[in-house]
Amino acid sequence: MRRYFFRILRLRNLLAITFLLILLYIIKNTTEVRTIADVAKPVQQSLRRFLQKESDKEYFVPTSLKKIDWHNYQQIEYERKRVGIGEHGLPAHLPEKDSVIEKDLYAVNGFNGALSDKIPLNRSLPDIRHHGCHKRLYIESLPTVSVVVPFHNEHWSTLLRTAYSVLNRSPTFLIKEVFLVDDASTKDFLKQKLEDYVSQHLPKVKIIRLENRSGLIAARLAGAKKASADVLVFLDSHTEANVNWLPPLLEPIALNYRTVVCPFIDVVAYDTFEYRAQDEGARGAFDWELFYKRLPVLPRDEENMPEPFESPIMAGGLFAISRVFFWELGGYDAGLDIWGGEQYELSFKIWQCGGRMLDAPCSRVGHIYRKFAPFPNPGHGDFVGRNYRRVAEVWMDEFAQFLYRRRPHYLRIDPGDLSEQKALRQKLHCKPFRWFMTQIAFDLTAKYPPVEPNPFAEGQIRPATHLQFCVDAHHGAQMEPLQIKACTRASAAEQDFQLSWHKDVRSKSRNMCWDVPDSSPKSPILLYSCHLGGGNQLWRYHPDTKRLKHGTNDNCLDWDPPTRSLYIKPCDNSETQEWVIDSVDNEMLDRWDEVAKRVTGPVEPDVE
Ligand SMILES: [Mn+2]
Repeated sequence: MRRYFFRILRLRNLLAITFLLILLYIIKNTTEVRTIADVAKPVQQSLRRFLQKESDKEYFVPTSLKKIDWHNYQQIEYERKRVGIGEHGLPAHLPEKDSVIEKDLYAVNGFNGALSDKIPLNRSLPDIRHHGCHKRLYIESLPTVSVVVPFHNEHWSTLLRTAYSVLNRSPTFLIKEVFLVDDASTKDFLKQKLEDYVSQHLPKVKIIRLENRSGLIAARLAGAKKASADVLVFLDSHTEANVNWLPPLLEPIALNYRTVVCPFIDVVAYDTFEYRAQDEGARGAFDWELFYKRLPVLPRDEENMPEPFESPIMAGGLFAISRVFFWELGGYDAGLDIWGGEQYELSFKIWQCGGRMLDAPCSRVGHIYRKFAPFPNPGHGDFVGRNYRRVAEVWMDEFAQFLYRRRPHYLRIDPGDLSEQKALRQKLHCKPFRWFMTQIAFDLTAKYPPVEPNPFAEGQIRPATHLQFCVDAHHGAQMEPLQIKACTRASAAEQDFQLSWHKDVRSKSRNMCWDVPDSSPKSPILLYSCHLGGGNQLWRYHPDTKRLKHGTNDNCLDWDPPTRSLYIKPCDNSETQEWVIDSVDNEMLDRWDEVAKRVTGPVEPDVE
């Protein structure tokens, strides 16, 4: 009896296996499946997912490293043929009759909302990517994406254009969901009307509502918590994703889940909605008041364009990060209020705690930089200062003092409880801030020194043969020439200068520098805003010969006593090229070559 039962069981197994084989055979022959691997891949993938969850490593791992062309040529062709207002990102204007509503919506948004309403939500954009991007391939196995778009009182058409651009210019199967996170907006059309529109036209878009105004950081966190895809892509609520923007963001994350990738941010003009580049790339940084700054792309990265390159600090609003890595890093510090400092917190964490950050030149997203901020400040007191204090205390170690030296009142702000953040730093064995400054942001201090070096020389500048005369900027405007005048301390004159550590000669009272646009003999010295770029504003003083040398050519400051005109001339032995500066710092001059030197690599060995 029992034996009989087992026999049936065995027979049933045999039947089942045979049935399965026949089924696979049918699938292989009737569908478009080319190899048995195509059937096996999804099975493999889900099996791997299952195993990864078991070992608590649920980050995305690509199943194939084969590179393919991800361009959607059908969409590109469709966009190429479009005509109309604002199409191809060309500048647009409203007719005179709309000027009243234009003014109204300008005031409400800080950009031309009325014009935006006239431009199609799915308008075409110009492909302004580096030429190398057109033929770039990316691996065929890419992670899925949850897009998170926080908004507060965003204008209707700019908000929806953000969603449309994402959905139209991304491979459909990679976008799992788009969260619009409403930070307690008060505009009527953002309530039921938005709800209805989205459920009718944009099934992948979901709206998350925050009950009280909570700020950008809390809104991003709320979206991230609901997200279920492999990768989180954070976008601003008035952006437009450009052609093939997604694969360049995702590939580096697929290959290493601790990589965070930022797109190039293009400019959508607040007045005409023209789409244009802001530049062809830079690396993110900060000064010691924590203003966001940018450093030039390194020579080696310039050579490798359009290969993604490392950037110390993200701009903040637009980036892609593995969902698993985001939460490994604790998301954003939930103690950060409203906005401010969050891009530093996350950037420091990423670098110091085992990750890296890249800018992807082939991924471009347009952003409307408002003309002015139209919303009242929701915070109470100096919430930005409090945020900065939190970030500095937890992540910046001994470098925090350089911030406090410039903003002493931060030391009197209570940063709140930091124990959770400090515990996270310990748990993840994050590297010291000094490591970040010397290995990643190694060129930051050369441009933004923690302590400003003294000027090389300062005071009045006189011809050595006529000490009663002084160089005078006479409060002149941009492009006006410098003159030689009788020395005076009267305020009508402007004779106090600095040969600053930037190696330019500037007025002591304003940001105006000695500039020589034309280096031919007898060219005048003009006033121009200091650009810190050397070149035509580069000056060096030689106390031994009393010469003020300009630029890298062998030109010297010179003058003509009868006419008192001031100019540059090739350096020679004439006495008219001798100058006396009130106060010269010889120690600084001895260090000339070390000061403001361009740094293009790590500055000292890793101290760890
Ligand atoms: Mn914005």
